[in-house]
Parts: sequence; C-alpha cells; structure tokens
Amino acid sequence: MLRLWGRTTSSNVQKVMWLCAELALPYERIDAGGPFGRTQEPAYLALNPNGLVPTIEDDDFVLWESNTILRYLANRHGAHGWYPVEPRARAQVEQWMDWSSTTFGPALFNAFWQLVRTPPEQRDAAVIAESVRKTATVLRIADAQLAARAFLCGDAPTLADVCIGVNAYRWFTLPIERPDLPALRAWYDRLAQRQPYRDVVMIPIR
Ligand SMILES: N[C@@H](CCC(=O)N[C@@H](CS)C(=O)NCC(=O)O)C(=O)O
Repeated sequence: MLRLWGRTTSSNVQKVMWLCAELALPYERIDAGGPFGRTQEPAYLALNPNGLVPTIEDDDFVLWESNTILRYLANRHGAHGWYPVEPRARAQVEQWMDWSSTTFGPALFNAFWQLVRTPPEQRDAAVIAESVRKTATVLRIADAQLAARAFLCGDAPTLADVCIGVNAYRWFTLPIERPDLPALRAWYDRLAQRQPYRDVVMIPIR
C-alpha cells in the first residue's frame, strides 16, 4: 500500500492527501514533521535527504517534492482529468502548479508564518503587511484566470487547483484584509463543495 510521511497540517502534505481522497487511493499515513519530529532521523533522511515532508513510498519506490508526487500519482493511476495528457493542456496545468510554488506560496508565506506560527509579541507588522499586499497583488492574476472558467484550467479541477487550493484556504481564513476577488471567491466556494477538500484542507490552521 502507498505510504505517506507527513503531518496533516502541512500544506504540501495536504496536496497529496487531497488528491488521494479525490482518486479514492488507499494509503497509510505516518505523522512526521513539525511537532512529530522524525524528519531529521537517519531512517527518514535516507528516504528524503531534505528532511522535509511529504515523502511517499509506493512499494519500493520513494519520492519527495509534493508537486512531483501529485504528477506521479495522477500518471500512475491514469487520472488524466487531473493531469491531462495532451501537451498544451498539460503545460497549462504545470504552469499554474509552478506559479503556486514560485509566486503565490512565497507571497503568502510570511503572513502565514507570522500570524500562525510566531508568538504575538515576536510578530513583525511590516513583514505581515508586505506579505498581505503582495499576496493580494498576485491573486488578481488567478482571479482574472478564473473569471472565464470554473477551475483554473477549465470546467473540471486539475492538479493546478490542488496546488493553489491548499494555500487559498489559508488566505481566506487568516485574519487579514482581503480585496474583493469575486471569481477567486466563487472558485473557492466550488472547492469547498468537495468533500475531500473539506476533510483534508479545511481544518484548523496550525
Ligand atoms: N518543495 C517541497 C517543500 C516541502 C516543505 O517545505 N515541507 C514543509 C511542510 S509544508 C516541512 O517539511 N517543514 C518542516 C516540518 O514540517 O518539520 C515540497 O513541495 O514537497
């Protein structure tokens, strides 16, 4: 059976859990990272030398990097709706996956880290404000994309929605000011209708 290493509060672990739930893939999950530790132990580092989560073991095949894990699982299980085969459709999904990792995620990171994982007395208001401002700016790009389609790459969700969806929950949930982005909001409400998203992603942020 597929084995997943990683704590449920990690957005990168959530991507894998969410896709597994959508594809009804059974898996065994082992808590690792954050308060659970384990990731700096030699046995874990032998699987993932980065000492980060998630990592999967599919029989004797070991893989890390959450976006790569998503692509692998979609390929392995023929989930072509989530990860299209046609080159241009596939490239668009990958474009938004990369955008999530290089643009949206980094913009939101400081606001999340400061407001969720930093004691109030140690928070830096300027750092939070800059992260909030930057995130609002980049999310206008996703809002424009979603104005013409139900999901980022068309009428049905893909791996692009998985990558962006995990951090979208955080953005909509953090105690920050948000501009009105109606298409993004409608898309988020669409995600929230999916049981796997509710079960895996819409949990208390820690
Ligand atoms: N690029 C990696 C990043 C992995 C990563 O940064 N994971 C975080 C959790 S989201 C982590 O392991 N943090 C340390 C910990 O949880 O102990 C991926 O997408 O898998």
